[in-house]
Amino acid sequence: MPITRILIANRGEIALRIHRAAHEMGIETVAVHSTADSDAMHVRLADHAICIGPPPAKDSYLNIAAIISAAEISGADAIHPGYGFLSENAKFAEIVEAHGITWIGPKPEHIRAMGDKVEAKRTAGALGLPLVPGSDGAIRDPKEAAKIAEKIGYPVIIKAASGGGGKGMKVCASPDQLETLMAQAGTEAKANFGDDTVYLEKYLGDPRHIEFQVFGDGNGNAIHLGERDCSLQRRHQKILEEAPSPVLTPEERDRMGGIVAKAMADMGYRGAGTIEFLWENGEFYFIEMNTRLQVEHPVTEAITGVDLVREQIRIADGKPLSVQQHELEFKGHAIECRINAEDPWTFAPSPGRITAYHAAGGMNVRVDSGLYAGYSIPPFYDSMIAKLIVSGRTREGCIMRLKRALEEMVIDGIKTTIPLHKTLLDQPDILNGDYSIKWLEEWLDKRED
Ligand code: MV4
Repeated sequence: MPITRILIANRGEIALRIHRAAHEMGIETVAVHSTADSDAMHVRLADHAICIGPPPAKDSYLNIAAIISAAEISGADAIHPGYGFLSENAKFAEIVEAHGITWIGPKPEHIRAMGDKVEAKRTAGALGLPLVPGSDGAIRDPKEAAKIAEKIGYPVIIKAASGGGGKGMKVCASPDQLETLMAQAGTEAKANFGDDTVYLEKYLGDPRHIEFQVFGDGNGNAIHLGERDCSLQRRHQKILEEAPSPVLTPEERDRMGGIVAKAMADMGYRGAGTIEFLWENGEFYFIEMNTRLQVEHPVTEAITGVDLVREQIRIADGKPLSVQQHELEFKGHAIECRINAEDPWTFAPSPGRITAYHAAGGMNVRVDSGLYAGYSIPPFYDSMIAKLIVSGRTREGCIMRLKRALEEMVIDGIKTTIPLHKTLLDQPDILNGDYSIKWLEEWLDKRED
């Protein structure tokens, strides 16, 4: 039976994004929300709204029983998890499906496999993706680790198998530190994820973060939608993303895109996914796969014209991919600025009441946000309050338009990262596309003194 009513198990701009795609497909929406989000835009726009708990996410947006109950009570026949929260929780996906509700996401076994970084690497290697040289799976024994490190050469990096956001990562420059750092990584991993499994990789000193967007139909057909360059990060939080990457040629894109699409087809992947690579000196090295829609998906939409949320819903509904690889064209350039409710230089959170709001407009300007004048940003959740996505035929034109759009944005009453974005777009390295994953933190450090 086709999907007629989607429960959106998320909040903020992504809940609104999902609502919009659903309504454009003639599908009703059910918003679930905490008591802190009763006035949120997506709650106002949804066809039905159900309060599922108090402000802390663990009692509301992560409360599986409350969300399943809300789906049953509202008659939702599908659940879209957005990003974050329960989006990569294999158990939740299984529970949703066990209740006869359509899960708008990848097969639970694929979510589970990619959630374990060791398993993800093994799977990626078996599918022919290029890996960072390192241990073949988990390492227990420091002697074994020393042998591998000797072979691949120092520096090496020790990572947690259940890691994420850089937690439990240790860079090791020489053999005498290896045992200590391994123990530390294990302890940190245990404390953060309840699992002390670690693995070892060659440490790449100055890479870029380039990720490929993929889609599978779950029946052995898959496409790639090009890459995004997400190298501008601070403490593992992306600040600005662009597509295409300033460093890839169309030939390299087609080659690597072909490899990832074939890998997804071979594994029978279903829905949206992102294959993350580190890129250094012209070489790609797989690091992780995300089995969800990502924050930065609009830059891909801007250069391909494909509505990724619509595509997710279609696939969950058993329909084929709406485009074939040969029909896809990568057109022009797109950049997304993440606008956070934070001090632009200290990054201290700045929740509070929006006294005036005006979204930028004009040609090829998109603002994804649930903000409105009078809205109060609650202090309990992620600080990202808006995404400004701009596109153009050339990267240069796109940057000029982005500067213009940033000038138009008005978000009064709180501090935002808009001034940071304006300053970034005046930096020669950014204008030249000459930046790695280290650039932003080094630049911020330099500005301080
Ligand atoms: C690395 C690396 C260098 N060499 N692996 C950070 C979190 C996790 N997603 C993987 N991460 C890294 N893995 C090797 N072998 C450097 C990082 C890294 C990073 C990666 C992508 C984007 C920003 C980053 C910031 C610091 C470190």
